[in-house]
Amino acid sequence: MSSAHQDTFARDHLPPADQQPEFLFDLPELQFPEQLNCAAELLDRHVREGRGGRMCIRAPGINWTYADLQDKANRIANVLVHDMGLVPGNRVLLRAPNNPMLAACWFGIIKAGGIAVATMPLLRAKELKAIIDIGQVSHALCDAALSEEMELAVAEKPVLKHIRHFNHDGPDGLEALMRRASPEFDTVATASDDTCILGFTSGTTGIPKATMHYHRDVMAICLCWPRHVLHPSEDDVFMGSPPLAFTFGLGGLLLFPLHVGASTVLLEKASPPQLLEAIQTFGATVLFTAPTSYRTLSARGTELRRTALRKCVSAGEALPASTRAAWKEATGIEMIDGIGSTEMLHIFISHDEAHARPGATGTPVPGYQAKIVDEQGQDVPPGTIGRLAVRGPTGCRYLNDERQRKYVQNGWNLTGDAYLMDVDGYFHYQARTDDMIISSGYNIAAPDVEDALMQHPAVAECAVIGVPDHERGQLVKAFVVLRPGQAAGDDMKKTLQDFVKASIAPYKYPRALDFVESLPRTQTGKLQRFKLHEPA
Ligand code: 3UK
Repeated sequence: MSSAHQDTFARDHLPPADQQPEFLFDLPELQFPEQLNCAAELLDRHVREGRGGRMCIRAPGINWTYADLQDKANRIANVLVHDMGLVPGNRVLLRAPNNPMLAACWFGIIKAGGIAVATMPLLRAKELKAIIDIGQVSHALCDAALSEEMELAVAEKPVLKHIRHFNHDGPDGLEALMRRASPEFDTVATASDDTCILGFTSGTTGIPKATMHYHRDVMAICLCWPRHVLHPSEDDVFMGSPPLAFTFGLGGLLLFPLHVGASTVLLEKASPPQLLEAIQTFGATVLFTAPTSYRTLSARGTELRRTALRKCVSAGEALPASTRAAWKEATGIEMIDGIGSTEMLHIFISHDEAHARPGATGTPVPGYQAKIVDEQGQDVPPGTIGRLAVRGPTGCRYLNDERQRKYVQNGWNLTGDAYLMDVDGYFHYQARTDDMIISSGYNIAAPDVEDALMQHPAVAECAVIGVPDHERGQLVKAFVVLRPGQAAGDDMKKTLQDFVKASIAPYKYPRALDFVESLPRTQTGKLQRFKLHEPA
């Protein structure tokens, strides 16, 4: 046993071996040693190899080199071990908006052999308590600006014994302890299969699930999608909106830039106008955000064309062909779409700029395999809609959760998405399996209708669901947010219905259509279609 974990909670709660997916390590770069700490690879290596003076993390008013980040992370690791009693394997909750101290804390935990449990900044005490329970979290590092809900949670959860606040100048704050701590720390020699992250699913419904990821999983995602699809260089400047608590953000805004020795800009607030300003100020070259954010930003093409931006990555939700086209038209940049999940840790189907196909997510990322299966788990021929199944170097391991049997079947990960593969091997997203609408015997994918509606210039955003209907089984219903200055009403409704009928198969048009002010979304930007089923 090469595990460095003295606290064996994670290992004790892994899904049984026969419920885990099959893992593939065919690529030569995916041969991992028995001892591996991802922080040694992503951070220490650069300093050791003489790149300590290179720019690493930036934020308004902050510029840290690789050596600066290592200094902070080492001090935090020492505080965790010597002042807070951390032993390898303990879970440490992180709570902060995207900022440099959050990144330093993440590396401090990983270096000390702890397990990072990053949480969404907007979570309230109730949700934090559920996470503390599920992960049996003993330690927490929290941004002072977000202490209120944290304190409420801690007061009711005695298992969480050790908490410190940062971005806070008091004598009891993390920074005060860091000043007294040594800047030297020997990164703990964890096993490549020691858990280092608990990733909570953004879950549109139900009780949250914790996914478990190893040190080798972190390295695997750095070695697959970025190297084979994104092709970043050490001179790139990464930026984006997803929180580091969302693995899309953790990879795109922290792990991937550091892996190649590039720099990253962490923004506490990253709405479209704030992103635009930061792209200009910091000279961002690689952008990670969600389709809706690209859609809004595409109105600022003139300004964007004058920036250094060169690569734009969309994930989290299906990228409508109309949004891809609008972005290309506005900025001249072909977007890179990719589907990932918290369970798989990061993106597993994607494409580079040269292989973009409107309406398709792409092909399996090297290192991964994907296929389409029917309800019984049998492979279906190209062109048939079915369930997406994937496997690769990363995969689903829920912490002590029966839902493991649902996500992993016959060694494959079932993401819950309906897809079809075309004859060229490109995967085309249809809907979440629950969002396929069956109306008068026709299968209708909600995103298909949404994309058609969004082609209309009056439409800012929209969402489509199936509502029960006694004649047709289900009826296609659209919720439309109009652009400023557009008038809602029966005329507009008729216009939009006719517009859809003229652009896709007429049976898909929304027979019901409501105008709304905004659409319900999760903190990761995903549309919550289930909320539209509830009476207003
Ligand atoms: C949906 C997409 C179509 C799909 C994520 C990149 O979104 C991420 O993780 P989550 O666990 O959700 C996973 C589900 O989201 N989805 C994500 N990307 C796409 N659907 N096209 C896409 N490009 O339903 C998937 O099953 O929140 C994304 C990297 C890391 C991630 N965790």
